[in-house]
Amino acid sequence: MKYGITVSTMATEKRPATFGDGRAARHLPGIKALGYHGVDLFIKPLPEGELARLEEALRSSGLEVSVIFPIVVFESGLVLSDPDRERRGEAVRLFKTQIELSARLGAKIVLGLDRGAPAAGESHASFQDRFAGSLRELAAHAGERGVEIVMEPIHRYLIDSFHRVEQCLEFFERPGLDSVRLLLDTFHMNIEERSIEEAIRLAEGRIGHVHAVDNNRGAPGDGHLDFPSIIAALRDTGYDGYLSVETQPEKQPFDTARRGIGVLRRIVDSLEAGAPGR
Ligand code: LER
Ligand code: MN
Repeated sequence: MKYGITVSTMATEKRPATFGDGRAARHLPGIKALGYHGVDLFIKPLPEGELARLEEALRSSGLEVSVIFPIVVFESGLVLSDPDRERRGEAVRLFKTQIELSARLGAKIVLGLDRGAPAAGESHASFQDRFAGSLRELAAHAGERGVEIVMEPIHRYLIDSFHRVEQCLEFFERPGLDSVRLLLDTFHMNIEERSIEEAIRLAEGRIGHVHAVDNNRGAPGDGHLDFPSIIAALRDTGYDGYLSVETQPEKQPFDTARRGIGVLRRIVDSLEAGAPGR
């Protein structure tokens, strides 16, 4: 497994960036020193000079960008399922620019709130028809550039679409969506899934990224989720990608980062050694 943590390139209080003060580059060496392999990056379009400086900071830290969150789409008031054809097209166009950015940074790209949800009184089926049209176009665009789209089931209090793994897998059966994978976030799964481990098993072969977050949106170990059991289930599926810590912005982010990787590593190491990670 690899370890990641969320970092924002702009100051934020409401997005789940553990490092939320916007000074991403300055934190990278310390994150690397804790043993992390990569950062999940909240990023907006940046002027070329700033982007080049960020790339240089990443290169010299030795950290990968595991995923980017293309927040410009949702923050522009656009969603990929907008009933208005022009606005939907604009959302797709903007998302494609962020696929280019993902390709440049060697990262996967997260599909979250920017999918949208059914309009008032609309059925999920017709919402999904529109969304599938957009996503098919994005999946082709991403595929040509070697970028993977990872779609995140998100809990019901944030969005009225795709809360559970099963719903995503059923949707992915539509034509042109076979390259889209899942971003499993244990915080959302704890609210929505009957069993986190069963949902992980259901997702076998389709897991592209994991947010390892406790039930209170703290680092693993800060709440009461059973991470030894969750990580054992992930390993059983053959998943060996990122476990990324994604908390609310923290006042002492390095303390959170140290606790998070400490807990994850202890579990992974003991599973690898064949012992239960408690
Ligand atoms: C949203 O709640 C979330 O978990 C993040 O990964 C952003 O999509
Ligand atoms: Mn998440």
